Amino acid sequence: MSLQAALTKHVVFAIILIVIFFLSLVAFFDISRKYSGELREPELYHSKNSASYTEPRKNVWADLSVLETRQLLYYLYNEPNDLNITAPGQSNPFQNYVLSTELLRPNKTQALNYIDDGTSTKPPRWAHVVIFNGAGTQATLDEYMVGPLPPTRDCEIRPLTFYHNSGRSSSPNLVPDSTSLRDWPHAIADEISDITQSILGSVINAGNRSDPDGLEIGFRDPWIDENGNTVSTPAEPVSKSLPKHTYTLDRENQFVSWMGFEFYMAFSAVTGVTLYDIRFNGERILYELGLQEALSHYAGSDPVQGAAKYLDSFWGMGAKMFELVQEYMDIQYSLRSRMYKHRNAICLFEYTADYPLQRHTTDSYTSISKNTYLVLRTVAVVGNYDYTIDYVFYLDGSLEVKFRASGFIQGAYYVPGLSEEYGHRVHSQFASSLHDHVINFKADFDILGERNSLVSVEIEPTTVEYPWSPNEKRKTMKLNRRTVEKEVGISWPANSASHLVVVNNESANSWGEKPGYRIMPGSGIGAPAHLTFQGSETLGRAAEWAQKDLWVSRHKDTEARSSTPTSNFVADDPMIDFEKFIDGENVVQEDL
Ligand SMILES: *[C@@H]1O[C@H](CO)[C@@H](O)[C@H](O)[C@H]1NC(C)=O
Ligand SMILES: *[C@@H]1O[C@H](CO)[C@@H](O)[C@H](O)[C@H]1NC(C)=O
Ligand SMILES: *[C@@H]1O[C@H](CO)[C@@H](O)[C@H](O)[C@H]1NC(C)=O
Ligand SMILES: *[C@@H]1O[C@H](CO)[C@@H](O)[C@H](O)[C@H]1NC(C)=O
Ligand SMILES: [Cu+2]
Repeated sequence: MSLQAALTKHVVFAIILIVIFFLSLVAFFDISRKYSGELREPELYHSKNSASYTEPRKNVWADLSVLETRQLLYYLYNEPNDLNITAPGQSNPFQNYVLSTELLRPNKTQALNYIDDGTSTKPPRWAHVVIFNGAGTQATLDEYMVGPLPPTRDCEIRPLTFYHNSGRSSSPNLVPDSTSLRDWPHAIADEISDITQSILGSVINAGNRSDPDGLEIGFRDPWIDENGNTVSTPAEPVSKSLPKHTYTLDRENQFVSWMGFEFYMAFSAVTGVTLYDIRFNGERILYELGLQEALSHYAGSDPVQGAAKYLDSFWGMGAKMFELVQEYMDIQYSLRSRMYKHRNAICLFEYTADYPLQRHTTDSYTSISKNTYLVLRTVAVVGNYDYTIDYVFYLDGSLEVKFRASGFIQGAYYVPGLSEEYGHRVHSQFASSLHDHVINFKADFDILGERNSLVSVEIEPTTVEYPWSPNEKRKTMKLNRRTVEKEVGISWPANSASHLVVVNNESANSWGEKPGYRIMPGSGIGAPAHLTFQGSETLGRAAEWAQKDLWVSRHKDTEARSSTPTSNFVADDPMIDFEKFIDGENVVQEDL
């Protein structure tokens, strides 16, 4: 394994860290031809154009508009309710206020009734409201579903429990007061000023940052000199020879159509962009594809590195999305009763790979298909990391999710003999810290309908006596198709000796083959990792999904998401315990 491959799994190597994860969903539309190794006709890829684009229905997953948010906040602050909230601007950490509001996405059945059946009405709009509860003796974050919107006499405020399998709607808030959290270490610093003076020749002077010899105390993010800051490299301009804007973007509906692909986008301040109703050549292949959670879990010989874990949805993977170089769409969200807008945070562009989609040369002709693909890119800057998330659409119908992390190192004091076990020495007193990044995406497949099965097409070595070789057994390999029967976690098969394919078992074509999509780990620097820790005391049960590479489970409205930011402070007993999703249910011809 190359050093680069080892990087993805364990090792932070230098000051700038780049980790690339790939999860690719590769089209598998004709299994028999795939195995026979035939190439497809290149014309297939050129016959589509953006003119064959279906008029979209309304985007029922679009986040609350500015108007909807205003109406909702007006309702929360002015109509009588039990929330005991203080008006924005007047609140302090010992009162209650509206922390965040966003769309509570409609349940799948309701959404499908609308998008698949032209006659039904739009699903009602509901909001997910988080109340910062500081008035009680224990500070909590309380979650509610509020709707239908816009608020009328029928509008209700209900505790949000339906997708929390803990059954709770409230979680403790361990950091309710950021001012105290800042003052507290300074108070400790004051008490130990004689010690720092004696050892380091200076003191941590919280009140006076102009003292040139003063020590700084801070949390884990690195200090960056504001004048020597790094500038991101602009993306290469798309080649002039490319047809321009072959994709169609319906801004109002956040709907994209490109070369046979169609999808809707939905934004959340917690998880960023999720794609809905992804179709290829008119057929839905995925109902939903989106980030659920990003975990990084550290190891080291000191108490900070040895216990650090970050569940990044808590920091808001969406709210930390900032401007990209090739600008495109803005995002907006509501926090503490204010609307925030980040310009150009979603970028959509076509790009041409430096390799063809296919090529073949014979005596009489050469055929080459240009490999142009569509990228939907966002970047979330969470603490010391910049996470770049790409959804990539290829002309052959495959779809890839790429997750790249770069940023600044979280490291430890270099301790000779100890640091080597957890990383590399990168400076006189500084060593990198071993850690895993595990990222969870949800993909709700609907291959030719909602009833789907996951088939493991296993490639096995075997010995066969053929009629053309009597009395002599020959070594060969064969396919063995096995349907996954129960909800289960799966690790990427060794040597790629098994292909995991989502099919509808009732959709055989005239050859008896079932079209489907293969799920594979992608072609980046090594296969994406799952968590190396087992039974981490810091992480508790907050990210059980990180134990395996891939999970297959039945779709349920009550299991809408695998993680929630409010689990961060109750890791041992999280609001959502993913392991409870995997409870032995049948997954043959079910909505997966
Ligand atoms: C409502 O909040 C205020 C602080 O804003 C607090 O003093 C009061 O006790 C709270 N009332 C109830 C019923 O919790
Ligand atoms: C979605 O379904 C759940 C579970 O059946 C239900 O509790 C919830 O109210 C539904 N959500 C909406 C917005 O209707
Ligand atoms: C802050 O530190 C500077 C430099 O040591 C000193 O001149 C100044 O008096 C200090 N200010 C306060 C308020 O202590
Ligand atoms: C799929 O369908 C075939 C017949 O087409 C049947 O033999 C097989 O048992 C089915 N498998 C599952 C998992 O339903
Ligand atoms: Cu890292």
